[in-house]
Amino acid sequence: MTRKNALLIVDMQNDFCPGGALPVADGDLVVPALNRYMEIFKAEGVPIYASRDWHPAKTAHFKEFGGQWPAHCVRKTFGAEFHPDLELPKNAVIITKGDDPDSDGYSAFDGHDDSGRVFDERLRDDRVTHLYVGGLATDYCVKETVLDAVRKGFEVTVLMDAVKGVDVREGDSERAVQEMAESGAEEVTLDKFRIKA
Ligand code: VGL
Ligand code: ZN
Repeated sequence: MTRKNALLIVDMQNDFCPGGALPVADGDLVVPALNRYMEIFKAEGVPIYASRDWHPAKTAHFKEFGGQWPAHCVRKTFGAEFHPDLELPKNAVIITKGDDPDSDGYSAFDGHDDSGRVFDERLRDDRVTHLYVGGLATDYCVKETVLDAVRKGFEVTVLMDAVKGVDVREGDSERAVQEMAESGAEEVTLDKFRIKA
């Protein structure tokens, strides 16, 4: 089987950055690394996907309605927009998730493209076999996405210098990284980065 690479940027949205509704400490600091990765991938013609948390105002995901989180990434609000410095190419494929009011939708694999095709199906239609994953948050959406991707048979590489976690409990991000590694995901950083042929 020939490998086809793709980049997935998870939930790089204003509400997950300092000043947002559910901020990841220094979450915005991964934007330059993500931009650099995108440059490398664009030069190689590798497709880029960007997931977005896209909640209705009323969802079981929010504390007010029985969930765990303060309201965040409510669809069509500023907080749900991608970070303004994120240099997404025009042909990036947006994967919307969390729009079902009855589920958390942590994983990008719970999401769908603009035409409603679920992410897994979209990747298979695009012949993708290997996903490079960066973004927010290491211990929630990145982790769930990576574990799902491995389960579904994709090769996965986590971009370690382009992810950051929430750490509701101390050490959550570290444990998430360990879990992803144990599942079979590889890890890489920019200084050692080379796209697999
Ligand atoms: C996320 C908590 C709640 C994430 C989304 O993108 O990691 N975390 N909703
Ligand atoms: Zn959410």
